[in-house]
Amino acid sequence: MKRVLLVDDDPIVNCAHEEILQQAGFATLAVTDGEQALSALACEDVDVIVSDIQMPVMSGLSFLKAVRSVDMDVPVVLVTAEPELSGAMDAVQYGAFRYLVKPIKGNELKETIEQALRVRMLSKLQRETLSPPRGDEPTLPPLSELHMKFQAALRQLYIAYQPIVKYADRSIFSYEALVRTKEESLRNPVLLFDAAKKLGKTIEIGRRIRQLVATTAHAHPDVKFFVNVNPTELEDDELSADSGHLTPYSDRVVLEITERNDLSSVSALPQRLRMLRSKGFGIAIDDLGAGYSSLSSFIDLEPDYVKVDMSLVRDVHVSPKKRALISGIRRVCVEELDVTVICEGVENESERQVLSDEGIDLMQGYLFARPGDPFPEANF
Ligand code: G
Ligand code: MN
Repeated sequence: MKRVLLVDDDPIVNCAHEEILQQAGFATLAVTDGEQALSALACEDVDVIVSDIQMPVMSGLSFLKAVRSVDMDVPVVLVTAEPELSGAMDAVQYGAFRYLVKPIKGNELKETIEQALRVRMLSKLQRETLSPPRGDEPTLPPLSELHMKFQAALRQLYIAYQPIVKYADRSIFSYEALVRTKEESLRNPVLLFDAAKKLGKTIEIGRRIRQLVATTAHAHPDVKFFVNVNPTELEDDELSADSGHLTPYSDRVVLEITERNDLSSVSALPQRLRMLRSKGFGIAIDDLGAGYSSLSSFIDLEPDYVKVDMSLVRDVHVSPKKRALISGIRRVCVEELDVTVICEGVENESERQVLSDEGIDLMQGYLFARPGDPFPEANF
């Protein structure tokens, strides 16, 4: 039986939630403050935590941080009586699975917990399936040359486009814009962005990329684009400004935000995404399942798409665990959250076949086309 830990300073609320959950077949454990909850966690197995945000002894957010320092996976559902409270907005940044507004309907609580359990199972499967990142990244040019090399890279910046295909009807759904430079020492985009960060030029390079994509979007009014944005670039108001490079094309631009980096450093992330959405942009979570990133934090970002990282796609035809993981991601995303799934990095027909069998139709990868400039055709 799955165990839910309930944390609320109001015993009446705890009682009501216990009743709902026990009827739904869960075991429950109720405490009235964060400190008691932490002691309980130290000696009991708990599958999901439901915690109030406003509590006198220890706030829900401090409690959530403390939980995360001992357990990266256990899903925490935060509950608030005040939906506008900015703390609630920050909940997702500390890795809350979801936050719910009081009073919570019985079904809502039950379904949220069932969903949290499924995502928890996926996170566990992910940990067991993927080997840890290797850390053999290429290195930056020496600092003395970095500025010059970076300026050269900026001058020689261009965009390569890779099709995202809709396999069922053998059509091109969209193109992902991938930044490239002809400057040899910074050809690797990861290095290029590391250099930008070191030199304080992240905002500048982001704008330059969007300017290049905007020129192409202007020339090709029928094409949809997926554009990568670094989490730090989300803090650039140019992105959503009416005068922003991509704003005129927002209804056919999806912004990809990578799950690979730590999204908790971006201030007011949910509000920023909401703003971008209100301007017409689509939102995609990129690299889902890469490395050890958490599978549960993306849900409150309410993306339109998730892009499953190629580390899960690679050899999916011979790895039952990867297949189960992709299948689970698809179920949660498509059936429960109305989020469209795209699989990246499809390299061969065997991988493609398994993904099709799993009901995934949007794919991207060398099997169909390498990134190119101008738009490459796709091979089917
Ligand atoms: O992080 P993001 O998904 O935006 O990065 C995509 C990167 O993966 C690009 O640099 C692109 O060139 C590369 N890529 C695209 N398709 C494939 C593929 O099928 N296999 C491999 N190994 N890399 C790919
Ligand atoms: Mn991407």
